[in-house]
Amino acid sequence: SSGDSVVTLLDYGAGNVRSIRNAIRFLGFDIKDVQTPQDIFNASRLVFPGVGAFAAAMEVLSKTGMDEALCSYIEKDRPFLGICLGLQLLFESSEENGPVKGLGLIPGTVGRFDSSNGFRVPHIGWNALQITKDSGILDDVGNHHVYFVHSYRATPSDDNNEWISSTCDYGEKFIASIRRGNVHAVQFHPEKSGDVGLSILRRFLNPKSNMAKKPGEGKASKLAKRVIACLDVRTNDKGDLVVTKGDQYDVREHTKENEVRNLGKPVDLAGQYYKDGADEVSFLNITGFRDFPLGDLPMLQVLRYTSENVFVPLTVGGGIRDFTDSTGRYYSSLEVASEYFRSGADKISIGSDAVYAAEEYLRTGVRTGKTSLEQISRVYGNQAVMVSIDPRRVYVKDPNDVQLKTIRVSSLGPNGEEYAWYQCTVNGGREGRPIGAYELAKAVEELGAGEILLNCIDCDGQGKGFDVDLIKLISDAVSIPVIASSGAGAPEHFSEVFNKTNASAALAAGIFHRKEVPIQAVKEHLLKEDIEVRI
Ligand code: 1PR
Repeated sequence: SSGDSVVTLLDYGAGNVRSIRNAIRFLGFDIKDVQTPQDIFNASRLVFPGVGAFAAAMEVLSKTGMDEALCSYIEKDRPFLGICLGLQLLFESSEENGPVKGLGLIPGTVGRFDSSNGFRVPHIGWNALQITKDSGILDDVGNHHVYFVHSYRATPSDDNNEWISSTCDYGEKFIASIRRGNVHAVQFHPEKSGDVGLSILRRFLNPKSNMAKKPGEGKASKLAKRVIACLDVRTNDKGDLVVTKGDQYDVREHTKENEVRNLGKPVDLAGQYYKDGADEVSFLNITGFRDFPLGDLPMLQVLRYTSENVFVPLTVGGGIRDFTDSTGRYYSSLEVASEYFRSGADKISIGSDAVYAAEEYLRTGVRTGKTSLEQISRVYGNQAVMVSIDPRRVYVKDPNDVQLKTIRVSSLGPNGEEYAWYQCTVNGGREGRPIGAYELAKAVEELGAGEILLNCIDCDGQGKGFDVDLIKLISDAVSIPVIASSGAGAPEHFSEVFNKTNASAALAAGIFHRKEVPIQAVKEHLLKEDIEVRI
C-alpha cells in the first residue's frame, strides 16, 4: 500500500531537520509531518530527530501534548527512531541548563561530557560503536565509524542496561544507541554518517531489508581524525558562482584579464568529494563580508542541492553578521544563520564578526549575549557554531616587543627573528586587527564557539604543509576541536599535523580541486601511519 512508503516525522521546529528529510527522501520514502498528537498515533513509523536544547524541546512537547502521545506510542512498541536529542529526551532528566525533566521512559540522567580528562567537548566527529546486543538496525555496523556531534550523553547503568544496544568510548563509555522491540534511538546521526548511516536508516524504514547480515569486520576503535574538503565559493566576473582557490588569499589569475580563478562548480565538486570519502564538506562564501548572503540566493541554492545527495556534515561560512539592506530592512545574524541551516547546513562558520566580538569581550570582560556567536550558539547549540580564523604570521625579535602571545618559531623569520605572533584579519585577510589567533581562540571558546577552523594566510595555497607551530599553539590552548587548514600539498602533511599537534581534523582545498592527491590517498597514508580514519 502507499502507506508503506510514508514516514511520519516529528519536527517541533527547533532547528535543522533538513538533513534527515533529505536522507529519508533519498531512500525513496515520503514524509508526513506531525501536526497534532493524533498524527503520532496514526504513524506507521515515526522518526524523531531532536535538535536544539533539551529544555526547549521538552517545553514544546508538553505544551502541544506530544509528550503524552510519544510516551504512549513508545509504550505500545510501535516503530520509533529517535536521533541525538531524540534519544536523550527518552531519559528521566538532563543536566543541560537543568536539571530538566525528560519523558522518563528510560532510567537515567543525561549529563555533560567531562573535558577535564583531555577529551574535547563537544564530541564532534566519526567514532566507533561497540554493539552490545542485536539491535535490528545496526546489524553490520559494528566497528564502523558513525558521526556524532553533542556535548551531553547518557551513560550505562544496571537500571538501563536492558535498553542498550551499543556504546561508544570517548574518555568514558556512553550510550550510543538503544533498542527495545520496535523502539530504536541513536545518539549519533545516521543521516550524516555516509553509506553506513543510510543503511541504518534503510533497515529501520524497511525491516524486510533485514537479511541477517553478519557484522562486517572493520577496524574502527576510537574517534577518527577527520579529512575535510573545503570549497571557497564566490561569484566570478561573469556572475557565475564558482569554486575558486587563492594563493595566500589572492584568488585572481595573474593575467591581463585578472579573472577569478575557476576550479569548478560547487554542487558537483561537493558531491564528488562526498563520494571520494570526505568526512565533511565546507563552503566558504568568501565575499560574504561585502555581499549580503541572503541577497546571495545562489549560495543558498548550492546548499539545498548539495544536501540532497551529500550525507556527511556540511558547514557554510561567510557574511554571518547583523545587516541592514538598501531598503533599510534589518536582518540579525541569527536570521542569516537560520537561513543557512534551513537550506541544509549542519554548522555555520563565523570569521570577521567573531574577531570583533572577541576584541570587544577582551576589552570589556563582559559577555553581552548579543554577539552573533553567542546568539547562534544559544539557539542552535555551540556544536553548530564554528569560528574561522584567518591569521598572518608576524615575526618579532623579542617576545617582549608585543603584548600578545608569541611563540618560538621552528624556522627563523626573514631577518633572523626567532619569535612570531599570529595576527587575526577580517574581510578575507584584507585588514589586520590588533588581536592574535591565540587570544581570539580562547575568547571565542568562552563566547560559545564549538569548533575552530584554523587557517593561515602565509601557508594558504602554498602546498608546503600546515603551519604546525600555529596549530600546536591553538590546539593546546582550547578544549574545543580545532581543524587545521592551509598549506596541504601531500599526504605526509596530514600525518605530520596529526602527529605533532592536537588538531582533530585537517582541511584542504587546492590539492583536491587540482586532483593532485585524492582524498582516499590521504586516508590510506594516515592508516599506514597508524592514525585512525574513517574508511
Ligand atoms: O568573515 O565571516 O564573512 O567569513 C569569510 C570566510 O571566507 C572566512 O572563513 C575566510 O576564511 C574565508 N575567506 C575569505 N577570503 C578568502 C580568500 O581566500 N580570499 N578563504 C577566504 C579562506 C582559506 C581556507 C582554504 C585553506 C586551504 N580560504 O579555507 O580553503 O587555506 O587551502 P589550501 O589547501 O589550498 O592551502 P566572514
